[in-house]
Amino acid sequence: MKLYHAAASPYARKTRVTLREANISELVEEVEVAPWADPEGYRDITPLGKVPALERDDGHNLFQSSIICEYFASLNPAINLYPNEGEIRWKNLRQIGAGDGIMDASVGIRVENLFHEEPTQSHKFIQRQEVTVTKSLDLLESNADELEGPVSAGQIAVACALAYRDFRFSEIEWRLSRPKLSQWFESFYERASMQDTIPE
Ligand SMILES: N[C@@H](CCC(=O)N[C@@H](CS)C(=O)NCC(=O)O)C(=O)O
Repeated sequence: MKLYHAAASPYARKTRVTLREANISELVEEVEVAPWADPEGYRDITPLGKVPALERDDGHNLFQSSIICEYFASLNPAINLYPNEGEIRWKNLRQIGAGDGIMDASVGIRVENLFHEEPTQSHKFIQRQEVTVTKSLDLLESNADELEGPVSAGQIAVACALAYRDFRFSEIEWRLSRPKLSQWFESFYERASMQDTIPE
């Protein structure tokens, strides 16, 4: 199988961290692509033209990071990245929702900054995404104790979203008013899966 990724993409990083945490790296070749350059043939691998995309040996490729993460987890069920018991299941999925939501809002701002210059840049759109990020970070801080415990898909999504904030928006300090989330992140960031996927 081939996992197409870009080092800077938080969605792609989520799949690469999941690959390592599921301990199945030997099954997958990681291939770097630049999606915005529209590499020839890439739309045959994924109709979305985005990273990440997983090219499977049977031709039934997968796209959308959350689906690829779930697929990787399914290849090694002994590592329970998607806990299924009672409320823990929903806590995990809520963390994925918050992490993905922070990525969507942050990447949306980045795209707006890259593709639109003044005066066509939509300040209203950017402000709205910033509220999404702030509110999601506040929710994670309030529920920071739920991030403790064995490694999960929810933790991975949150960690990759926070790392993307640091990577692209380091001027916006998120830690000061969120000490518990910050402490949890410092510890999770030490994991080999995170260290191994730091963008240049
Ligand atoms: N919902 C998608 C989002 C993926 C995404 O937006 N990736 C960006 C890079 S961070 C991309 O490839 N953009 C190229 C494009 O939008 O055409 C996922 O979870 O995989």
